[in-house]
Amino acid sequence: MDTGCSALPGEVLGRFALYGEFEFAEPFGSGHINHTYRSRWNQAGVRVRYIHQRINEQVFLRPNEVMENIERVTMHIAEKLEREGTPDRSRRVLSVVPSREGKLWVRDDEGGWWRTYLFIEGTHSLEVAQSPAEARFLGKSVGRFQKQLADLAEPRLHETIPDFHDMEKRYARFYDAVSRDVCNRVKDVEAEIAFIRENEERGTVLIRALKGGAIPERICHNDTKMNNILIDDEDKEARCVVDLDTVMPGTSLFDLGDLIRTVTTRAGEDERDLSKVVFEGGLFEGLIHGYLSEAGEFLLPAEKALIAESGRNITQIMGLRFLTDYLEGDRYYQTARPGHNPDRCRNQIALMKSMDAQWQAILDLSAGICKQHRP
Ligand code: ADP
Ligand code: GN1
Ligand code: MG
Repeated sequence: MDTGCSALPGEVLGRFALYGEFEFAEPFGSGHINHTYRSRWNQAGVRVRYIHQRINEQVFLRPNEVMENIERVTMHIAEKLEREGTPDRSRRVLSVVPSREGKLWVRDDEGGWWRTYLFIEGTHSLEVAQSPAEARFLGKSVGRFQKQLADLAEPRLHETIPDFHDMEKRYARFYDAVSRDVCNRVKDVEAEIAFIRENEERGTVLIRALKGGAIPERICHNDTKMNNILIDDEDKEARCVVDLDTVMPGTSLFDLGDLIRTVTTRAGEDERDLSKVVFEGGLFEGLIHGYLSEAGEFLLPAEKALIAESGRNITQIMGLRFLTDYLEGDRYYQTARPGHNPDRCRNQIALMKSMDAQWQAILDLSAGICKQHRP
């Protein structure tokens, strides 16, 4: 089969349990990690679409464990939705399409790992939030996702990327990248390096709280940036949380923090006009209300007390990671232009500064919202 898409081998598609006539395939989405395609098929007169992804093996060293986690998590949520009699279930949770041999993946001739999902129709993802109402839906969907997984049975999920949000280890790698300076790029980003250094102590607040037992370990998504949440085209509610590669143990605050990072400013993550990178209290308020409408019933006071800090913390870890990747030679994130990673880093630093400028107001807002969502 010729897919018309050079990087998506027809031989791979032919080995998934897909039926009907293949029509076409195209690259899809704006994720930074996997290679994503969408295909369309004619199944006896009905047009059906699928998502196909080549898993990034530089990032996920054990793709079989990623898929085992995803299978457990999606089955758990799907069974729960079925028990509750929720309608439209296959638009509310990802559905893995197995291979013709019943496996969760297909290996291509070069050993690459591929998976297929049902394409969730009638949805879109956002790069920036437009209104507090949108922010509320986004927050609610992640709170619900965490709640759905709170009773996932043993064994513990695989850690698909060990120490993913461990700021102490991220700092160690950053200092190593600075001292080795393999691409001779330190000179381009001295101000950013200085800012990241100055903020080290505060940056470790979440991970120390988790490691020290002040906040509990929970199953979380770990990558809840806004474009990993699908919004219904009709009613604009968040329908489905996708990109489940990093669902593993962590703290609920990693997810809330990543939402705060991406939802509370109308500037995209790589906006170069830093005057637009402004934290907005109204978006924060909508987001936290939505999140706590689901998560309020299980979050402990110690977790609630760190809500504001979580947003700053995850913004910081992203600034640190973009900067480290630049110093290491842009090897981790997909980039679209030279200097893309430092632009992203400067953007995250600008967002932290905007948060700092409104810090007391953010603390007051989150304390006030928590009072309204007592379990
Ligand atoms: P990456 O890990 O590279 O970010 P994602 O799994 O997030 O890859 O997929 C990229 C984008 O494709 C997502 O941001 C989302 O907008 C879209 N997407 C992913 N899976 C589906 C799906 N099953 N149905 C519809 N859109 C999807
Ligand atoms: C990556 O996969 P994607 O594009 O949704 C990254 C996240 C970062 C995000 C920054 C596995 O997310 O940790 O927050 O980019 N995912 C991984 O945009 O590293
Ligand atoms: Mg993604």
